[in-house]
Amino acid sequence: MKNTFSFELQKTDGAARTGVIRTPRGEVRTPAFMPVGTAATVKAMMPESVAETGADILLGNTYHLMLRPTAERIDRLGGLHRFMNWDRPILTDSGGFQVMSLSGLRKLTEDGVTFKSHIDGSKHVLSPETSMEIQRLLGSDIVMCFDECPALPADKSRIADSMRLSMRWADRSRAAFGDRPGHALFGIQQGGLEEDLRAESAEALQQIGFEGYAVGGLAVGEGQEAMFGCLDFAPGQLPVDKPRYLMGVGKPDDIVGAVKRGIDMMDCVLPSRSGRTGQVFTRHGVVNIKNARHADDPRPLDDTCRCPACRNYSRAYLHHVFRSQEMISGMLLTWHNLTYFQDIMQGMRAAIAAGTFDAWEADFHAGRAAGDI
Ligand code: PRF
Ligand code: ZN
Repeated sequence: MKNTFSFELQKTDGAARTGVIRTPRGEVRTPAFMPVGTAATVKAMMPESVAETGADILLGNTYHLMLRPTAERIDRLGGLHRFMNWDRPILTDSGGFQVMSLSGLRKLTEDGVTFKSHIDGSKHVLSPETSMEIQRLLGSDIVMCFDECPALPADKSRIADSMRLSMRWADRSRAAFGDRPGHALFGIQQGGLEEDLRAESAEALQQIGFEGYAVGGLAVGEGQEAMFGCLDFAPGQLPVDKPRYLMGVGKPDDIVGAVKRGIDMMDCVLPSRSGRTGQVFTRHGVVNIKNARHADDPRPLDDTCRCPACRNYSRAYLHHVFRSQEMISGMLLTWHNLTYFQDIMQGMRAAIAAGTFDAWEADFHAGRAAGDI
């Protein structure tokens, strides 16, 4: 394959889009859901199995990997793809968002953020320049700009100041990233729920120029209605011919609503994390496998699902291994959840290509309302 990164928009249906991102490590069909492989593993899954669910790309985290095992060590061992045995594309988040949610004491300045590790309390610095260097050492295919994401609700002036800082950091990220054929740098739009701040941010990012654009700063406690309200204008402020990535979203209905509004890529820990806490997403809604009503149930979780948890095991078995805290519980439920999320994406891609997104969406919501799970 050529040593280039590109995006081809193939079809639109209303604001929804389908296309393909091409990278030297393979293609990403959009809309795409990226399973989260924070610490160089999608927890409870072998990489071969993650690929079997239908994932074209994974997300990795600068913050976790710089602390342990360190980016330098991963580089010496041949890069993140080789280290974790995933040869398809990897997108890495830039670290600032994780510093704010996970680290101990931290100090934010114009230069960047100084923080203490949540693992051993050691002191570290992240800035646009160090984040770009770490993501280069990891060998990430899609690198994210270093940004700041304010918690909502916040004063408009605080959101504006934070967004403008993120735009200065986007400029420094672009300069530090340099010229790396085959690798992409994505800008991150901020600006809270404010249309004018989002527009200012989108304009600043396009002046710099990126291979893709993320909508950051959402799914931080504002609720679905407010998030959709923002997605009614935010994606439209970004270039039509570049991928648009909504960071950290979400539940199945959040994902469908985001794609409907023009989003091409998403990531979330929900399917993998819930797989380990017994929360199962199905066509008919959420099942909690812990519930005693499953103890004698010989039926599969979802008789229409192609995953091994549904093909080979009963709800009674899945209930038993969950209650017994057997490791296979997290493995099977994660496999199911990731399969379901990828099947939603495949369904949306096919529907957009066929011009039937609205009917697909109506079916999706009807299935969840049908009950009997
Ligand atoms: N910025 C970055 N990573 C993120 C976010 C953001 O705003 C979010 C917001 N939902 C999740 N992950 N860099
Ligand atoms: Zn299944």
